Amino acid sequence: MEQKRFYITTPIYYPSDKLHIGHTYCTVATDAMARYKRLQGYDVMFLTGTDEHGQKIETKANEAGVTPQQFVDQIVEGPRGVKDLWKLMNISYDRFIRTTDDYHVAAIQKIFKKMYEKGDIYKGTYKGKYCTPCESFWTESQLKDGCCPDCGRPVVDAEEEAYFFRLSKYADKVRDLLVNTDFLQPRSRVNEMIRNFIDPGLEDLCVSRTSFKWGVPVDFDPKHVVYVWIDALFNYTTALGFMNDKYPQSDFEKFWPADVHFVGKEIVRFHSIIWPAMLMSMEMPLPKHVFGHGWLLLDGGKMSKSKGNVVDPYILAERYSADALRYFLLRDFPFGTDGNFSNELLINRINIDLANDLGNLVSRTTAMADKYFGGTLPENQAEGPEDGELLAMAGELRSKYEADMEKYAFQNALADVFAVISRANKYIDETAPWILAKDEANHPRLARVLYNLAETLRICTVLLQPFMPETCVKIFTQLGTAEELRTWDSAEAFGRTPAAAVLHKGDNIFPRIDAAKELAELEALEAAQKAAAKESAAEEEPEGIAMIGIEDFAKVELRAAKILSCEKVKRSKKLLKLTVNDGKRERQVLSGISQWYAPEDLVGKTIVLVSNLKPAKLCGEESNGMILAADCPNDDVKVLFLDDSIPAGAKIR
Ligand code: ME8
Repeated sequence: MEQKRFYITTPIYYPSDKLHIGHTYCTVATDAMARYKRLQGYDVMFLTGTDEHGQKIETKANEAGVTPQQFVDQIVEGPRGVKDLWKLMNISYDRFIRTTDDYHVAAIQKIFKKMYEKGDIYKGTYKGKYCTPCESFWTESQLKDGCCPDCGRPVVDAEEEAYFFRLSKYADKVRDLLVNTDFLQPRSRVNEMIRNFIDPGLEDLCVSRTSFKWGVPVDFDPKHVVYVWIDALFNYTTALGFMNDKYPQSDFEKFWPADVHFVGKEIVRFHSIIWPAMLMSMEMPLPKHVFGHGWLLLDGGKMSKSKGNVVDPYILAERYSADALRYFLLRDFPFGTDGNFSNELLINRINIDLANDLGNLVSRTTAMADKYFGGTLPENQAEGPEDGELLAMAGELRSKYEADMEKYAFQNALADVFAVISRANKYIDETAPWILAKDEANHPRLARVLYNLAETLRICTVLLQPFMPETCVKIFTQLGTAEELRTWDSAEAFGRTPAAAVLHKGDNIFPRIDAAKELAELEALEAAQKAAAKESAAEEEPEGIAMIGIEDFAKVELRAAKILSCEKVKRSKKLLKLTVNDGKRERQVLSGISQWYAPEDLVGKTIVLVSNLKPAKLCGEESNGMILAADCPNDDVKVLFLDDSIPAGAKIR
């Protein structure tokens, strides 16, 4: 019979910064699934990688004074970079794709052209909101309080020539896919997609840009670069040799369509609407499933580099082991929903489940075998009334676990295994081996008790391999488990280990952690990291500022102006609407300072006005100019007030 196949992917992550615990979470889940399928005998393809193009990376590289390629190389291949992190976390990926790889770039150009020739990509005009300092286009819905979501500054209406993908053409087919199949999981995400995107009507999608360079050039119109999602999504196929020679075409035939894409909930839209539509356009089979997992939150909010509140997986894995971190991530947080990360939860989980329940069971079992029988159990063994429940639980564990794993319910699969481990610990108390040991006549019973413990542990360890691969090897060594008894098949039923088992007492597999001391140390470490990050950001700043000539400065017209009236903008939390006298006339100016000033603080004051700024519309109100303010420490903002003796209209230079 031909071997069954399984193809699973993580998102390809942006190497715009070091990856954090959220990226690690998704990758560990994918790894556990890949290892589970390999354990079951599947021929598995596990793909991960990095999504290396785009404006953000171009900007960051500029700020760092290196080329975008150098910038991403450092984050992906450099010390403590993406690949190092996956090595530390024992991620067993089969392929790692970088979207800057030549074979991928060439394939994306062919794919783009094919959709263009089919008429599914066409040239049009992209209209959007443009943030000049960030050089970024935004849609109305992406704006925050009418301003750039990245920097908070005002945006202006702008247009550029762009290519569009006819997403609207596939709306009905995509709706059918979402509603009438189990393509997108968990099911709750389907309702979100239909309500938020399909019902309001799918608009064609902008798929090229001319405002930045760091991307795959459209080969038949090279002033355009392919804008992110075609480049990013097709990685799942180019990494199998689709439209390129890097890998044999047979890989594509063998593994496509993917069994499942694991993705975070914020990119479910791209994977469940845009991705199937693009594949339909290319007349390719669709992936079998997309699973949108939840976020790890910190203090109830999403981790983000810009907030400086990310958790460094390196620190945690190096301190407590990759296995402990892997176990914690998949045991504590249900995969489909959000969960709150904390160091305290991590340490408690390690102490309770790993040190107490699992660690103690291993050390008690092997220590007793050593003490009472010199490590080798006698074949003469006697059953007892306490055995029934433990054997039944261990015997049916694999099928329960399998049902959970097939639903990607890692938390439940682990809970099943640990329920059996707890039961085994209770079995020790019930059978009291130390009392049995006192009377030679009870030795056959004692041998059986230890055998049952060892065999229960073996079955649990087989099933823990996808989660804690290194620890499982250590446990198997202590239990003396032969290779053929570490397999999926061998966990199907109780009693596969020969009666005369040979156990070896070893080191504690998970030493207990002093929680109070560790929490204090972790806090100090994280504070030091944050401070270092702040310092290096401050040091880098001057490099990021481009020098200008006096002629550039002369283009900016600064004038003194008097504030005549001021009120809040109704639809905005940030904006104030000011009427100012610029010396010649009255004009309306909007300013995002409502958090720091009440309207009455401003009336009558003399301020600096950028008077030749193009008019812009913010939250439905026109703004003709900008007033100057200073960013001060502790997120404070102070408007530059001038001496009132300076007349309105005076030129500032
Ligand atoms: O979106 N909790 O890349 P990205 C849980 N390049 N998971 C998290 C997380 C958190 N706090 N933060 C990140 C991109 N993730 C695109 C993807 S795919 C063709 C292109 C995980 O670097 C989660 O899986 O922003 C999320 O979807 C992914 O990292 C986003 O990584």
